[in-house]
Amino acid sequence: MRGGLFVFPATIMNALEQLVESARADFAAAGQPAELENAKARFLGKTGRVTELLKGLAALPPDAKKAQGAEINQAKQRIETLLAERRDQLGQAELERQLHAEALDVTLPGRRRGTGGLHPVSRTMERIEAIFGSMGFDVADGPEIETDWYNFTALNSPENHPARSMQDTFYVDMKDAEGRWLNLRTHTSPMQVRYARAHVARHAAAMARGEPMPEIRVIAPGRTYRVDSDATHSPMFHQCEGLWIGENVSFKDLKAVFSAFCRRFFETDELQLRFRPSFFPFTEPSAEIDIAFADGPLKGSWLEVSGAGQVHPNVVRNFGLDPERYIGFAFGMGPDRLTMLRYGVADLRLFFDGDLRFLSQFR
Ligand code: 2NL
Repeated sequence: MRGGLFVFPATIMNALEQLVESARADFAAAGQPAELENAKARFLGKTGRVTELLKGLAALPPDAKKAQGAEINQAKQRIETLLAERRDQLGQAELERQLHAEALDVTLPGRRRGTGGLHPVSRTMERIEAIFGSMGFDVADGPEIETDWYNFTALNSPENHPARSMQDTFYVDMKDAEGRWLNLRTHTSPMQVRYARAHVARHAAAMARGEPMPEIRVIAPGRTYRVDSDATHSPMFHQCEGLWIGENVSFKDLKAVFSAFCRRFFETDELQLRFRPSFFPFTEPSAEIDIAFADGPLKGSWLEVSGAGQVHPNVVRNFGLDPERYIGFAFGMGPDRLTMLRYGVADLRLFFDGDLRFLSQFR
């Protein structure tokens, strides 16, 4: 062409140059792939400007057709190259955008799975169960809604005892088979009565053959309820009772078992135990058990940790046993109070508010 026989008119060269430049500008202006495809159609489509130029060749004489055709095709190729470059650019930009949108900041601190923990009172319960478990005590668990017989009558509580009043006990709006209101258990003793009676029933056949009953050794930990609420009383509180019945179980066994428990629970041998005379309907004689530490912040003062006593003959009879043959002791303690003592917590209500700032300290 250039340098060929046919000399191309400068105006046409200029027009092709402008066409390529106008394609470059249109492609650059297209910010989206769809816009770019529209721009492509304006130049290279069926009725696009390049296509129209090529169609126009038909009217030219052969030499001019050849020369102009080559020039137009060259321009067309340049436009196609510009199109491909712009496509690449837009594709790259789209990739960058996606990578940015899905970016992970690997330097951010991780989101840890929060670790839970046992409630301090649950920790105390588990310690109590483990210690008594190691001394051969079974752990019994049962209903928190009780019948009048299991909660009061079986435990030798007189009909007119204040504990039976609406002021002291939560009643449930439902009656048992005897027509007596059900109540929320005021202690876990009813569970021990249930356990003892089941134990007696299980060994009834052997006992009828004259074999001695295997000893009853059980603790009953759990939730209990009384109408009472202040800094040292909660309407729901915990109790753990213990019961040991056999043919020759005495107060000295109670003293041995309970002092072994206290030494292990409070993790010290420097501990004194004191039994103070007391009264409970279900034991006779009865005592309060106090302890005193020889060291630490509570050093020297007597702290009441449990009530206890020799199981009353009427209660032994309600187990289904002959009180002339079977005898033993029972005790009842408050795990909430033991937890306060062990961790130095001053207000019982902190245990039941569910405030994680308090509870997470025990994790
Ligand atoms: C207290 C007093 C006590 C018992 C609970 C008991 C259970 C049965 C038979 C006889 Cl099945 N007694 N339990 C005995 C004496 C005291 O608890 O003030 N606890 C916090």
